[in-house]
Amino acid sequence: MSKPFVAVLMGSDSDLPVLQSTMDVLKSLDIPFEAKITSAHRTPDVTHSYVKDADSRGCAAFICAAGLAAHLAGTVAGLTLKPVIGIPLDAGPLQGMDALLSTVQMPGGIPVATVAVGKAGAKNAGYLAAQILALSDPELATRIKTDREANAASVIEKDAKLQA
Ligand code: RP5
Repeated sequence: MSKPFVAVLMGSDSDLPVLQSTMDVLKSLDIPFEAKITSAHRTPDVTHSYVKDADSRGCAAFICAAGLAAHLAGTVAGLTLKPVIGIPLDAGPLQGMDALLSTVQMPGGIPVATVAVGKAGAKNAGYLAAQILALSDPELATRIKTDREANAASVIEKDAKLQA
């Protein structure tokens, strides 16, 4: 069986700049991932076949980002039993509130772990996927711990500069 990987899906190439934060986190933690542009609305058949195929190839978690009527994460969640993390994006006049509600308000039995709108959410989606994979990968768990410690050290260092 191939190594578990994370699938990073986005509804449009216009989502790519925000999703870069997700991919940076996955890269920094040495987690294999695939990135794909596919839309619940514009390419429903491609979305369906990709999810089924990725599932069968060892995808351990799906990260799905979309803006406006953001149905990508919910659609994917309906097609797999793997964890699905949804990132709502600010892509229109409602500044992501539309995408937030579309992503988070799933019917019972089909969960989407929804993170914050935009860049912080994109980053956290990477960390959340990492933490899911780390449940069965102690070396990855150690890398996440080291990353947390570095994060804390950076805050302490910034405060020390402020106090100097
Ligand atoms: C969504 O519509 C995409 O995820 C994107 O956030 C938004 C706008 O897409 P484009 O019109 O920029 O392709 O499906």
